[in-house]
Order: sequence, then C-alpha cells, then structure tokens
Amino acid sequence: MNISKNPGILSLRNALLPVLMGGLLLAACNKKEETKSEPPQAAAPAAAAIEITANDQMQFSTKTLEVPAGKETVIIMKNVGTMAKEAMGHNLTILNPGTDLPGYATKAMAAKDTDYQPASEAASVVTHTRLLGPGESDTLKVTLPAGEYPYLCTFPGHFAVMQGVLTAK
Ligand SMILES: [Cu+2]
Repeated sequence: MNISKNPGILSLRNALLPVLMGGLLLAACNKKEETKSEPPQAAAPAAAAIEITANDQMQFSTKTLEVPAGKETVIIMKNVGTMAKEAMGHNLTILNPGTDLPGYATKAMAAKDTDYQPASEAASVVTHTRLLGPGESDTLKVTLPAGEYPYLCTFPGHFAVMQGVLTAK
C-alpha cells in the first residue's frame, strides 16, 4: 500500500512544481503586506509594562511597584477574583507623594457615586483605574518623576490591607 502510494505523491509533486514556484512568488508578495500590518501590534509591548492583580481575599499581588523615573510605563491592573463588583470591587489608585493615604481612603468611602474617588481630593491623585469587577482589567499609563507614590484600593474597607508604595527611580 505504501509503495504504491509514494510514487503517486512524487509525480503529483513534480506536476505541481511549476505551480509551487508561482506560489512562492505570490507568497513573497503576501509577506510584504503582512509585515506592513505588524508594526502597530509590535509597538504595544515595546513600552515597559508592569502588572498587579487583586483578589477575593482583598489583597493586591504586591505591596511594592517600581517604575523607571521619567519614562512612560504601562501598569495593568486586573481583578482576578470571582465575587460580585458590589461586594468585592477593586481599583488601583495612585496618590501623589506625601498624600495622607488613610485620609484619602476615608473620604473615598463616601464617594460611591464616583466609584469611590472623591472629587474634592482630585489634586492628590496621580491616576486611578476604574472600579473593576471579577475578571476585569484596566490599564494606566504613567510618566512619573522620581519619588514614592502611595497606592491603594478605595473600595470601602479595603485600604487597610490593599495599599502599597510605587517607587519611581
Ligand atoms: Cu479592593
């Protein structure tokens, strides 16, 4: 069975050879078009990116973050929990150096209508993600002067455990 099959394939191959050659030329043309559409995709991972997650145990994956000072850095925050957003929502809120973190968190508790970001304290905030439900993520882009930036989750009751320090250096 194998013996009779192989010659058949060989002769088929020979017959297809000119077609294949033509195909190679076409492939070469197609390749050019493919590389044209690639740069935008490749550009995204080129920027430095760091990741932090939050879970149903009311914890960030890390209490320290580090970014290069003065360079744009992407921070990806993901809620890896499964509990409902209303019960265990999380955000990543980065405050300016020297901000009173518990003070901010206390005011944030009362700001339910703005996803626990008090408008009166906006000057204290570098940036923040939106309030994330289970499986959701949000991306921040920061370019920070050297310094230590306190960060927290402002969902009521979370900041005591969910806080850390982002260092730009
Ligand atoms: Cu939280």
